Amino acid sequence: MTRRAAGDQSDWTVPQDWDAYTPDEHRLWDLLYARQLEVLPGRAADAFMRGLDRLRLHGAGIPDFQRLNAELAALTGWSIVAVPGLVPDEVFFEHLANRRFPAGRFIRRPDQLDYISEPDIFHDVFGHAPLLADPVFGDYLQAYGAGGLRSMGLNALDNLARLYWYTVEFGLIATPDGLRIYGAGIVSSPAESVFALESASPHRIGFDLERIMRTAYRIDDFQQSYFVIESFDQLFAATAQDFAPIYQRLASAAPLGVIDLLPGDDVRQRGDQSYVTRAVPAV
Ligand code: HBI
Ligand code: FE
Repeated sequence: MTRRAAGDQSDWTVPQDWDAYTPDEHRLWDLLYARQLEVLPGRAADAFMRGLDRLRLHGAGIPDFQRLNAELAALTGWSIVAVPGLVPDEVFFEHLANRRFPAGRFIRRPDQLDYISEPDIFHDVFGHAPLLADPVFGDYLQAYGAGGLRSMGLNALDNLARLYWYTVEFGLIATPDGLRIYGAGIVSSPAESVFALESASPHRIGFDLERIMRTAYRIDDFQQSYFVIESFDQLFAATAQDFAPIYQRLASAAPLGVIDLLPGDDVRQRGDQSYVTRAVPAV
C-alpha cells in the first residue's frame, strides 16, 4: 500500500516541483518519447496523435504541468495534478470525477525503461494526457470517475476496474484504415504498441461492457485479449446507463479468464495465444 508522506494534501496532490528534475531525467523523457515516436505513427489513434501535438508533448524534456494545464484548460477543462505514486481508489476516482488526472511526478530509472510497477510521469502524461484533450474521451473518463465512486458503495470496484483496464489502459479502436491503439498502457510501451496490433497471439474482441466487467486481466505482461471500440462516443454511451443492475447480474455470473471466448463474442481475431510466458495470476 502507498503510504501518505508528511505534508501531502488530503487529496494526495504534491507540487510537481518542475525545477527539481535533473538534466538526466529530462533526457530520459526525451529518450522514452523518441522510442514511442518510432512506433506510433500509423498505429496510434488519430485523436491520440492530435493530442500529443496540441499539448506540445514533443521531446523537450519533462513537461511542466503549469504550461500543460493552460493548454488543457482551454481545450477540455481537464488538468493534471501531481501525486507521489498510486493513490487510494476513492482519491483517484474523486480526481477523475472533477476532471483532474493524477500523474506520478517521478520518472522511472534508466534501468526500468520497459517496465515499471507504479505509473510514472511518462506513462501518466505521455500515455494519458493526449486523450484528455479529446472532448468525448474526456467526458468518458469523468463519467468513469463518478461511476468509480458509486461502484465502491455497491461493492463492485473490481468490475469497474476491468472496464478501465480494457479501455483507458489497453483499448483498441477500429478505423476505416484498420485497428489503432489508444490505451495508455499500450501507447507508452514500444513493444506492446506493436504486439497489440500485429501479433497473432492475443484475441481481439468487439467492445461489450458487461463482458469486459467479467474478464480477468494480467498486470505482468502483454494482454491476452484486447477489446475493440468503434468510437469514443460508443464508450461514453456505454457509461450513460445505471451500472447497478449490471453489477447485480455480475455478482452471480462466472468470472472469465484472460483467454476465454464466449459464444456471443464479436471475435475480430481469434488469437493463437502463442505468446504466453508465465502462469496467469488471478486479478
Ligand atoms: N493512482 N496514481 C494513480 N494512478 C492510477 O492509475 C490509479 C491510482 N489509484 C487507483 C487506481 N488507479 C485503480 O484503482 C483504478 O484504475 C481502478
Ligand atoms: Fe495508466
